[in-house]
Amino acid sequence: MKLVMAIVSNEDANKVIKKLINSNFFVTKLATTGGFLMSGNTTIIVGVQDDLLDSCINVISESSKSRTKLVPNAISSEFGIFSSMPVEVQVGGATIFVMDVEQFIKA
Ligand code: 2BA
Repeated sequence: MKLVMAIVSNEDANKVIKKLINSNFFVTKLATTGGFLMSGNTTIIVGVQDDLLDSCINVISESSKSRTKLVPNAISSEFGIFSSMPVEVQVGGATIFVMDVEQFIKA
């Protein structure tokens, strides 16, 4: 058995979890914070049988694909704050850790 820990953006979290549940995986959702940006993200943990590991990783990566998004941009100068062209930022993507599980007990 493996333990999959996937860190995804809050924006993608519900979609990833829905897809995992529909594929019969057992899921736990943790509210986490990225150490670099200090903004919220979601860590999803899934205990999976070895033969289902690839399928689990596929579901996560398919529903959290990295993409770009246009966000409003504001410039401040001595004349005040005004908006300019929106800027393109990267969102989404998943950071996935896979660990061996020594024991799995439901007591
Ligand atoms: P990502 O590499 O896609 O990482 C997204 C989030 O995944 C991270 O949020 C962190 O919560 C988690 N994560 C990634 N790699 C990890 C690891 N090896 N161990 C534990 N957790 C991990 P943030 O820390 O807020 O980072 C957001 C984004 O900022 C990162 O996106 C990366 O593009 C950049 N970044 C992070 N640390 C950096 C650093 N030391 N120098 C330069 N850029 C950094």
